[in-house]
Amino acid sequence: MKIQIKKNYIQLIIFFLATLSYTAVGETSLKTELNSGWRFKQWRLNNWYPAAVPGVVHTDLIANGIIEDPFFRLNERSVQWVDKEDWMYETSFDLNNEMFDKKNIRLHFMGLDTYVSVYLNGEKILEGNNMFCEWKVDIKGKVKQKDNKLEVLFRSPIKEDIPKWDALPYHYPTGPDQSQQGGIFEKTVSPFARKAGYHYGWDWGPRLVTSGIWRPVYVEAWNDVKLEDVFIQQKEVNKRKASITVNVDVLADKDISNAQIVVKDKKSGISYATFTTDLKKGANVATTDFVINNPKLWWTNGLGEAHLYEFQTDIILDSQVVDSNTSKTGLRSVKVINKPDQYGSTLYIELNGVPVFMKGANYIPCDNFLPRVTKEIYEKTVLDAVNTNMNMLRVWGGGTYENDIFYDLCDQYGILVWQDFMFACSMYPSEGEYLESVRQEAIDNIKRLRNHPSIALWCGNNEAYDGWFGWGRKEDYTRQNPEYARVMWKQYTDLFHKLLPDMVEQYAPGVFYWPSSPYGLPGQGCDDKHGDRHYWDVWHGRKPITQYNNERSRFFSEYGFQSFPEFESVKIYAPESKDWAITSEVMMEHQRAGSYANNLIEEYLLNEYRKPKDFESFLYMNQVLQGDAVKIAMEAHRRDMPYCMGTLFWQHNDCWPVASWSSRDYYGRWKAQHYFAREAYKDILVSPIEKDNRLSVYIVSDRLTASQGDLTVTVLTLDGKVINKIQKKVSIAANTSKNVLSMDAEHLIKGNSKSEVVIQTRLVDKAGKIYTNNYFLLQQKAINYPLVTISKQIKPIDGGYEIELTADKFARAVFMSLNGIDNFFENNYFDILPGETVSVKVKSKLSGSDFGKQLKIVSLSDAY
Ligand code: BMA
Repeated sequence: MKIQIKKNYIQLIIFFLATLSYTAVGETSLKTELNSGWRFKQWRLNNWYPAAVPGVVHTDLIANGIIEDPFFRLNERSVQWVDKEDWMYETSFDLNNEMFDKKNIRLHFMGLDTYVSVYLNGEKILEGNNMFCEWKVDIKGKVKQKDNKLEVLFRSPIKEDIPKWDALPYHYPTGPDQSQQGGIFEKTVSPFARKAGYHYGWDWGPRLVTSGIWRPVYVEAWNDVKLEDVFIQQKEVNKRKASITVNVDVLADKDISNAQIVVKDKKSGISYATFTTDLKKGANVATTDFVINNPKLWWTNGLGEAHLYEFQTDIILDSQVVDSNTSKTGLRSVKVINKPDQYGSTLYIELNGVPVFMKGANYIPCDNFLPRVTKEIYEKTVLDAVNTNMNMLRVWGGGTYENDIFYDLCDQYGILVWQDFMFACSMYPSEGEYLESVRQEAIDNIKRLRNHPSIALWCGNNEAYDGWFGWGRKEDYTRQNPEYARVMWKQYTDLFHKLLPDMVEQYAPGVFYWPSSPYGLPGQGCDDKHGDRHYWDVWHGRKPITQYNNERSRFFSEYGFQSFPEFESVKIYAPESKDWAITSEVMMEHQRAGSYANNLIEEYLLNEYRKPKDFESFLYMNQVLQGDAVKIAMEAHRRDMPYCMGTLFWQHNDCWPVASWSSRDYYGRWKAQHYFAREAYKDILVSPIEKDNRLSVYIVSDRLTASQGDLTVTVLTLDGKVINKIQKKVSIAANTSKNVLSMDAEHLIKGNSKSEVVIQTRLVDKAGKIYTNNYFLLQQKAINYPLVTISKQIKPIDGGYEIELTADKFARAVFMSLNGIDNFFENNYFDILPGETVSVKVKSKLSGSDFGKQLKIVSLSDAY
């Protein structure tokens, strides 16, 4: 039972400079991680092997040489037995005197994947059934000072859930659950487990159903009181003041009067609030309010500093600090505006009172084996968003609520997070025990993440709503039996329209909840006038890529186009030349959307481009195709501002090496699309577009102040003759999109053939910042790209080389590569105008002569 301690119990002191009347050397609670001495075995066998905790069974099997890397060639197929087995993990541990003597000792499991029984010294202490929950178990009285045996037994999630599947007269529709690959035929059991959906396979992911202690395990010990959680609730924030309520969760062993709580700035020690409170035995919530005047606001990438405050909360008994908590957060107001307007209903982000266009991508887990995602990988993944001028990532519902570090990085760099709850593309058996388990999962994760300024909203699920109303599932199940449809829809509403919004309201009051992505109006499929939209008619719907120019939405939360990784990446998982065809067994295994997707790539490539001359050229041209396609979409969405207020392409990353919609491959290599996104997402976009023989130039600005610039539109032949040049002073309106120039296209190219010209738009702002964009009046296959000679000069610089490139004729999508992937090209897949010099820095450890020998440079006309 939690006791709300009202304000009248507290003495509130605002901006009180702490005189530190207490000593800072108290009996703070103790914490130690159980990460050593672990071993594991197949439950029914007797061979024990060393194990890593945190970890999962697959990575332990790899480390012990029992299975081979499932990401290599066809190996994934031969590890499908792993998820049909039960696995036992165990370790032993001692406690030091100090810990052992504490009045309270508990085990804290940050994450157990998934069906698990935990035994301490032979006694069962926990039954777990949800990978996304934390588990805290009191072990005082059970734990010994020496030689404690901790055993963690994972039951096969497949064996556990098949009986549930068998028992039902109907079967839940799922996402791409690859049960066939797993050898369990049509038994798509994924909806039954509270476990990352993509483990069961996805249309970009292998089927690798893990088990294991996937997050850290701690022993925690304390006397009398423990600070369980501090919630820095931002009631109202603007540039004049931040009104904050701090909710402090305190566990107490007994009734304690006059516990003192101090909330202060960690660095300066300046106190925001000091109050005393009476604690009752058990769980307490102590609450106080304070105001920070003229706060330094937190802004997203591109709009200002993502300033963070560090709040320290101390609990003091008898003048001694007995426990302490530090919470970093940014002060900002984030509102999601979903209001009817003349067109339908909006969906946009208002940050600190300003509508902000969201530029970003959808994020999936960085690996199938989550514990092996290092801090460095998280950092690179988030920085690759930051450096591409993104301000939002959507944590998609088929993966996991990410580790703290992911959100810390988003906080630090000004990336807002659209946070899905972990449900994607299925209907779920959400009643009874299942629903209760989700309740706990929601509480644990909302509480864990609620101090992060990056969290902009919580969203119920990915595509389950659209699946029901938009993909015909409602009709399907009604046809099977109206009762099935009734049950499924009731379970759906109980979960996504009752439980989850209630949990958000209770544990993160005021934070916006969106029932599903996409979602528009209640009771019907999604459209282009209300809410968000997943637009897949280009790609899944086979429409031409220029169709992106005609589609509208208030917020595009998904759209995308597939490509293979670059050749150097492919060679890591498919090193043998016999694999080098997109239809080879190995390449197909690493194409989880099947031959349908390969056919689509080929179809689009042949419709839009010319036939690549070999495998390597195919991979390169596929990346250019993907980059061009998504560039068209990103620009169209930004031009449609403010009707449209967000564009998140599918998808930012991969969880293994694969052909997918990602803009960066599993190894973190930028595909052409990622480089193109950096251009399309700049603070100012100059975007030409031809319609009905009129070429219009739009300037889209995310800047919050208006200014001016010089726009030049140059028409060149591909061998470099300037045919026409138009110059104009233009106003750059603040935070919107504007058509600044419109002209007859035929007239503009002065009778030259459209196949022979490129139009370059170039904007120079007052500070001299340059924004360019090249445009063609025909499809790429109709452009007569000449063979180009590209000359290079290489000079060593710190950490690598700088290459200066010039071309005798127009060079489209110039791609440079070296052997292997241990290098980074600061720019790639760019165009070179005849006579222009482009310089590119490359991070590389190669010697000068190796670098010179290995450097390969191609442009589009070399590829067919
Ligand atoms: C989207 C996603 C994923 C999927 C992608 C590509 O709608 O939500 O389910 O991977 O499409 O098909």
